[in-house]
Amino acid sequence: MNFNQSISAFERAQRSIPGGVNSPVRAFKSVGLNPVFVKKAKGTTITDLDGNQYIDCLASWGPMLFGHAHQRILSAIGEAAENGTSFGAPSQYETEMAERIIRMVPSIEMVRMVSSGTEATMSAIRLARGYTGREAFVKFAGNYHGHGDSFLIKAGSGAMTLGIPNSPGITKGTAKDTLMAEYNNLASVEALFQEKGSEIAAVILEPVAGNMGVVVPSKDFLQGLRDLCTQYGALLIFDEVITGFRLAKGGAQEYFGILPDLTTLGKIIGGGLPVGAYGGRKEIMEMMAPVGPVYQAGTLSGNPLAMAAGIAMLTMIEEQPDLYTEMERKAARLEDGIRRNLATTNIPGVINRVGSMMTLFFTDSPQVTNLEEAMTADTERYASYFKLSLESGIYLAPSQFECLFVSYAHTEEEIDRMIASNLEALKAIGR
Ligand code: KE4
Repeated sequence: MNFNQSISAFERAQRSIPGGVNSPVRAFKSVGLNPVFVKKAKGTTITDLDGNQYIDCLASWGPMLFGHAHQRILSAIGEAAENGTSFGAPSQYETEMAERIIRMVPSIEMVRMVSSGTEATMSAIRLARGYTGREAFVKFAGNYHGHGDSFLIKAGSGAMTLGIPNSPGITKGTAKDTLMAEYNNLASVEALFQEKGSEIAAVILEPVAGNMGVVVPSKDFLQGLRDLCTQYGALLIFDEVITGFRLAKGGAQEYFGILPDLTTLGKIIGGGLPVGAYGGRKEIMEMMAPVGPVYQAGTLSGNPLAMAAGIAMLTMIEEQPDLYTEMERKAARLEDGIRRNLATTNIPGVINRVGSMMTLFFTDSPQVTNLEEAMTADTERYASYFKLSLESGIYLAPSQFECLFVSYAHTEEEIDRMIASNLEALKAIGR
């Protein structure tokens, strides 16, 4: 493969954009490569500036449940754009979107739209503090909730990938209110509640972690958190920016049957346009201005184009009866193929998967159930694996600590191509 156009585009971009990217994890730094610059994407195919084509397993970090540039999404955006691109005034697009989210997500009775997952999680924590009158909150090492100040403590995703989980610029005053627990370790949360229970406004987590690679909650973990939050009067917040509408129509809370007090959403609900949302019980949400005293705002919140794309996406989800069974079937086929390949090549690895999100960890550890175990992964080996996969036309996450996403649009033939590519890459790195 020739990457000359991407290389020169990257050189040019670095002169005007920090690191040449508008989001650090896109820079391919942790896999030691120049990033490919995308020219276009359609369905499950990405085409870069040099004309190289890839089967996309990243789905723009999650939104592309039905593949890129789906005609229903494009038409919705085009029609909405004919009537204007932003009003700064209420429109019925927003109400339609809110009603769909409320209909589909079990715990949401009222919802506020914002423009990113970060805005959603920042607002949810502020709301939990306003509602409870408490200041501290609990997050889990390795979970990533966007780049809000209070979250960049032992954060996952790009912060972890680039080895800066505690970013400069976060004040001690902010950090003191972020209490850290260990994923899948209920005792670590109980200890915090026993010590500071009256100060804890919320517990926020990824109900299936995606940002330290996929880490699955143990059987009693989510229920245990639900019970602790109820017992101590703290709010349980499910950050479903990745899992929302991916694991089930009602996200992880439907998949596991656990109701949080607040839910944050993003990615899929925008159909690829900038959208986030947070929602929950009416009595909590009505703390938000202009009804209540907790302030949050946004010029482009509920933007008509983003709402039109999101409405089209949620409509497609509701209309597709085999959406989740088909994604489960295809993802299971991929997982089985990779497991066979690991055995054939005798390469140690752990695969964590829930539905259509999975991660292959290159580790000798028998399991990956928390950040400490995720960190045993051989990131050098992942970098080699990523490069070999890219050169064979498979576009994976450029980090060991992210997800591979199967979409409804992936065909059997593409799943088999991924399995074949995986085998060749494992054989090559195994040597
Ligand atoms: P955004 O602000 O990037 O829209 O959403 C932040 C966020 C919140 N919560 C979860 C569970 C998330 O996964 C994210 C963002 N995810 C990362 C990758 N896993 C986005 C990729 C990037 O940072 O460029």
